[in-house]
Amino acid sequence: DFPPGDEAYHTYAETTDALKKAVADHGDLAQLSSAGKSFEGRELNVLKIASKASEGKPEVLFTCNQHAREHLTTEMCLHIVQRFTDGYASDNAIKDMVDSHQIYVVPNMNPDGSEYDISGGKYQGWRKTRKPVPDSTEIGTDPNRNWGYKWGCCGGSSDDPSAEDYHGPSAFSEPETKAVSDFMAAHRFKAHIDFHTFSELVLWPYGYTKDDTAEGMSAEEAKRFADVGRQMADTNKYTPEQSSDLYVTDGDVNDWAWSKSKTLSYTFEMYPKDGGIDGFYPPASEIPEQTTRNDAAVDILVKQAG
Ligand code: 0X9
Ligand code: ZN
Repeated sequence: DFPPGDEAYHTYAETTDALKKAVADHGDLAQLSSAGKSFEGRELNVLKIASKASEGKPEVLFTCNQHAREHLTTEMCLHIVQRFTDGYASDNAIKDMVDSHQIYVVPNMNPDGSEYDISGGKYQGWRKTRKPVPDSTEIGTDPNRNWGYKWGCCGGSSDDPSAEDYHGPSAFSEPETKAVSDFMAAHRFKAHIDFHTFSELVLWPYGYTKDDTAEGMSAEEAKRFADVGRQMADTNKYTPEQSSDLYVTDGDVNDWAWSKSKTLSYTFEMYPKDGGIDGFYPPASEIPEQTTRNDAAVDILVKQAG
């Protein structure tokens, strides 16, 4: 469980309960399914928000908690669920967005890791998955180096199982990235945000190269990523940049989502702006402000889906 004082953060079980409650309260808008199971057998919950009018409309995706210790992101996904379901009846702007899109939310991409991170009632500083690495005594792969586009290509990940950015024995070696990527491939997501912490950044692909344009990314497409990224960053006061300007990564989710499906796919690095390991563990009192802070950016992203 979360340490004393941080009980407002949702454990995996509490997150699942919150999703079930959204369905119970808004059966006409919210639908719970699973993209598959984690290594330890937890369901990778998917909450779909759509009205009767949404049928056939553009699909949008929000994913959270790819990295175990980035618990504020799970709260971000729950906040999105709450806002688009509870807000539907009373807020016309919300109703319009839901009626003209199909919104999907995955609050826990790495539930084994996040449960391990809070095991023993104290924070473990865990980032990766929890699957033992074959032929090694190490546990866990960095899921955000395990996606199947340019996997391990460019020095943006490690082949050392003990490294925090270990890319796994092969692309999609982790059941979590495999399941979520299969789920994504079965849809046509026009736009996507993968929430992380921390540094207050809006990041766009490619991550594997510092070049602005590359195979599958024209100058026009790169400009759209930058334009929309800057628009969103204007609202939450994050810093916008191409992800490789921060540092090069290969095998991250955005590169895969863009190259596979031309999904307008961003990474948000949430609060705080700087810190050490404590930056991953802001007090629960920050949750309302730091999730609401992204409302306008989320709306821009949804509207970009068309
Ligand atoms: O390294 C990551 O996976 C992300 N940062 S985090 O501190 N949450 O681990 C950033 C990934 C964005 N992509 C690139 N920087 N290329
Ligand atoms: Zn992260």
